[in-house]
Amino acid sequence: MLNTLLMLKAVIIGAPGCGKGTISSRIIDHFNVKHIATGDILRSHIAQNTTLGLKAKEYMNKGLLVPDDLMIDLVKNEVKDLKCNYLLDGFPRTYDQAMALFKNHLSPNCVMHINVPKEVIIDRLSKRWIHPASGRVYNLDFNAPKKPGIDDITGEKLIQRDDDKPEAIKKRLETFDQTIKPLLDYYDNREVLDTFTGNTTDEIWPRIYEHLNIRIPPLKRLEPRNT
Ligand code: G5P
Ligand code: MG
Repeated sequence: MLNTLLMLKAVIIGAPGCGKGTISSRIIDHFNVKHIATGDILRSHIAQNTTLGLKAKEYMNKGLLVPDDLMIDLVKNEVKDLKCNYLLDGFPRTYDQAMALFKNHLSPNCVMHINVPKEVIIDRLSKRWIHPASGRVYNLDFNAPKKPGIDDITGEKLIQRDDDKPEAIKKRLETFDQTIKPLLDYYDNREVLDTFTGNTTDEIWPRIYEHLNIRIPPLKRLEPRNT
């Protein structure tokens, strides 16, 4: 039986469109965990035309990874002083990023790898709409907004991401395939990796809930039909 963790330092990892953002929203709804999504942070820098945003945009729109040094500085600043449970979504993405966490005594104690078939992912991304200010994610088939093109909570407009164009999706998936193996091997050797395979978030989510439920106290119980 696993001991309850004093502090959860979790990572959610997986191909573009596998559902990291969607599952993260359910996690923060059910557990007291701070969600730090590097893609959302970068998109907010782009929207505000910061120096980092201008640099990151060149890479992101082409489906390429933003250079490690920029990402490592960004994440170190976000997590180094945190005293609460947190969930990194989209970091680390390379072995060097994982090493940077290690060197800064920030290695995760729970790595959740979401594994969804590629053909399922490509279909999803073309139908994704997001609310940029909150990072809320919708999909025309799976979780459509109540009013088309409008965020359910704020009533603000939804947008499509620039990197959800077919060429960028292809490149992002290729980049993922080229970088993921050493990262998974590394966390597997450290015995913190668990892989969750499935075609849908609804199928994967109860397993993630149970995985976290034995590590930290939940805010609410899992409702089987309405999560
Ligand atoms: P991001 O923002 O981290 P990606 O490419 O890793 O982007 P993405 O696209 O955000 O990942 P996701 O979060 O895994 O995907 O998936 P999601 O948004 O929850 O779900 C995708 C769609 O499927 C949504 O429309 C959702 O509603 C729908 N969906 C979910 N579940 C289901 C289901 O069961 N059924 C159906 N039908 N639909 C479903 O990073 C973006 C870029 O930032 C840079 C890189 O350039 C990267 O490409 N970046 C970094 N660069 C270097 N290092 C880092 N650490 C970086 N982090 C970000
Ligand atoms: Mg995401």
